[in-house]
Amino acid sequence: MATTLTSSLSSKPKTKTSFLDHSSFHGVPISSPSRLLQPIKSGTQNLSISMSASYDLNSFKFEPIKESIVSREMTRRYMMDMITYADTDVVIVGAGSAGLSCAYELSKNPSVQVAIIEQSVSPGGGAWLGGQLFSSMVVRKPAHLFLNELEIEYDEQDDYVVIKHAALFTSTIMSKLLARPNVKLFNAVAVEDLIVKGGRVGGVVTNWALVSMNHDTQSCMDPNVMEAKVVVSSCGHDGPFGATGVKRLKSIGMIDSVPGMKALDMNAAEDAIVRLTREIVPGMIVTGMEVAEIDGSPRMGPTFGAMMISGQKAAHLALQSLGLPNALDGTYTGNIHPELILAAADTTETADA
Ligand code: 48N
Repeated sequence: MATTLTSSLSSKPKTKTSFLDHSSFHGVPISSPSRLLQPIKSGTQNLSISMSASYDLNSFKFEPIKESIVSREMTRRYMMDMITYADTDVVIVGAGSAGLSCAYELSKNPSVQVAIIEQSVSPGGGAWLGGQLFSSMVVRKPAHLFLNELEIEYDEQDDYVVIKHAALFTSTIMSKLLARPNVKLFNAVAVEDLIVKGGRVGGVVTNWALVSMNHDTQSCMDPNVMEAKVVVSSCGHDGPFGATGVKRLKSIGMIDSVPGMKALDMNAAEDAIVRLTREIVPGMIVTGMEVAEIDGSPRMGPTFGAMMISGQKAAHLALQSLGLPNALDGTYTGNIHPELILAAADTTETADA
């Protein structure tokens, strides 16, 4: 039987097939996607594109607009967002897979206001592709339960699933969390520094990312600020701003060292990242690959389940810090996976445990 390509939310493949049953490595060609197994019978199927909207493409005309209205609409909204989020509940620094998973989990509680600060114009970090710029994204079970919740289709194998394109995960989770009224993404904005008062991180110092990257070309392009009850740092380990959250904690003496991630070991790495996701200084939680940077745990390469579950765990640590129901102390009544509660319960702080 061809490998079930997609696993819908409720049904599970009747018989689990392992990749090796269809692998070309055993002389059997990898089964082509089942949807291509039934050749499209030309001429017998209605292949016309149905137009949902009621307009005529042959005589399309836009309503008139004054250019200044476009400017006022964008300016008014952005300024209102800056005013609204100048003092917020949670600031998430970095919109990679961990930061997005954290934001998605937090967005479920409408009373929590979340600002995501992303230095790139395009959020998503390393989650637009799998490994070596290949498309597919491998997610080890049981993190596929998170994909079920996001209603993302995947090719199911015994111990892992494969999303046909990493961008399907990133675009889906982003579309869902950005639609929520309590979340605001500030992309093309960099966190240049932290607000620290009385030994507690109380927010972030921001600037347009292009300004942050050009401080040496001008003097005194001073930043802006955003206060927060909790800061979640998900700055990853590479790129122009990699691991900037933990590196700043070290340079201001709030932590002693940033040893950097160790060599690759998928099985050790992903469990360690989830286990070690935690509040590392009062007011600041670290999630995703930044955890490997501060703990010296191994890297996992092109598997992404730990980023998702670490992000979810960071969200519940933030809820706990805000005194709200969360999955870590059993006060949460939403749909969280038991594995997360178990992983969170074990916060052994040694990377090699
Ligand atoms: O995707 P990343 O880099 O980070 P994570 O932790 O969300 O996911 C990491 C993951 O993609 C891997 O690296 C995989 C699993 N491979 C591991 C391995 O072994 O190699 O996202 C971090 C985001 C990026 O979009 C950055 O642009 C952004 O954070 N960022 C910042 N944005 C604003 N201000 C900053 N100071 C800043 N620093 C990073």
